[in-house]
Amino acid sequence: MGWIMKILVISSNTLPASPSGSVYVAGAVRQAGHEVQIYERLFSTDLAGELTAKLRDFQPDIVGISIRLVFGDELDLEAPLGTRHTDLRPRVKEFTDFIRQTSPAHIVLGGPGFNYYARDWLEYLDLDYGICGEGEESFPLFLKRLAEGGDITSVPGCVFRNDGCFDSVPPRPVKDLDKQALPAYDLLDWQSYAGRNITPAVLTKRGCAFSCTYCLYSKLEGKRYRSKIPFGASLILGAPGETPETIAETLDVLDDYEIPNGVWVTVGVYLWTDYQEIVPEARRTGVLKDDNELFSGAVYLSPDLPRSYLQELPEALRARRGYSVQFNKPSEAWTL
Ligand code: B12
Repeated sequence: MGWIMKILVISSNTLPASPSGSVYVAGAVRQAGHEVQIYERLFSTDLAGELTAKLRDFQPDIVGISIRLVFGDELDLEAPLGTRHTDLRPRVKEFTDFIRQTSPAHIVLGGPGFNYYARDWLEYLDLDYGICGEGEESFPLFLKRLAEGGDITSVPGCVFRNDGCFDSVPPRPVKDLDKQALPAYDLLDWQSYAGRNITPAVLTKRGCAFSCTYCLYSKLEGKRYRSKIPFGASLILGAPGETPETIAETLDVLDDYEIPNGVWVTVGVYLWTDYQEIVPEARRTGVLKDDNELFSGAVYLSPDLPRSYLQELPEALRARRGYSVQFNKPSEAWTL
């Protein structure tokens, strides 16, 4: 096995969805210099025949199996409530058994449906190696170690069997998503997907700050947002209820993130029309004295922001890195 390997990534999902995990890891191993192909299980009509041909023609060194789901619900209008619960495990076993019998390739498991049950999967499929968590760095590292005769059992996220015992290494999330390869969607024939109403999916962020009780994403992906696309933040300060304390809280949240395209702050909320719910509030508090002001540019600013605080605010904001500040035309009611 040379340094440049042949990698066959199999998208094992048999329910319709974009094979995102497969194309992301395929892009990563291709960027690392390997030759890569993807086999999409979703469209197979003759699994044994298709796999035999693929393994014979491509002769992969490694087969990476992307497991998206363990079970799912298939549309079946004959079934109660119109869906049928489907155990997808035997479908994965069907082809891992087949590959083992017909190819000397190493099999590596991964994917969102692998993560929670890594050991169960290894046991169920009678396999020895898988990688939990994000695969963009771990999978190429595994290949490098394998080629160099290095230690594949210390690759971040790996789960393995050794002398009948299981062991694992904690996954390491990708830090710099900008350095990662684009998903290798070009390796797939999108006409077949379009025919089943499947569109290619691109992940615009990883991580989630929320703690919903039914969801585990923040635990899988971390609570900090990591985004692929550079972004900026735009703030409007001074809406009803705004105080120096709420502004400090907002700035604290922003301080927690690196915001590549900077922060644009507007102080004061322009009043244009009754479609804005703030307009009646502005009338009630006397900020908007005459509706003709709407036409000439009236601005609302929370009465809970002291004048002395407002006088220093633009300077204080401009002193922050990447901040630009626009102070909207003050109305006469609070001329500074
Ligand atoms: C987006 C999403 C959807 C979208 C899909 C939209 C689309 N256009 O693709 C929608 C809303 C349609 C959906 C539906 C369902 N989903 Co969903 N979905 C997800 C979600 C949030 C992200 C999956 C994704 O695309 N990630 C982006 C790619 C890049 O990441 P990835 O696939 O994880 O791949 C990375 C790693 O896993 C790894 N990797 C992947 N493959 C491989 C292979 C190898 C060899 C290696 C080394 C590494 C590796 O590297 C990749 C890059 O970092 C996951 C949860 C999660 N945060 O992972 C659930 C998840 C996959 N869904 C889940 C479920 C259950 C479902 C449904 C069955 C729900 C339902 N009852 O209808 C349906 C089934 C849909 C289907 N037909 O497959 C479960 C599966 C769990 C399980 N035990 O089976 C998950 C894990 C959520 C959960 N509950 O925890 N889903």
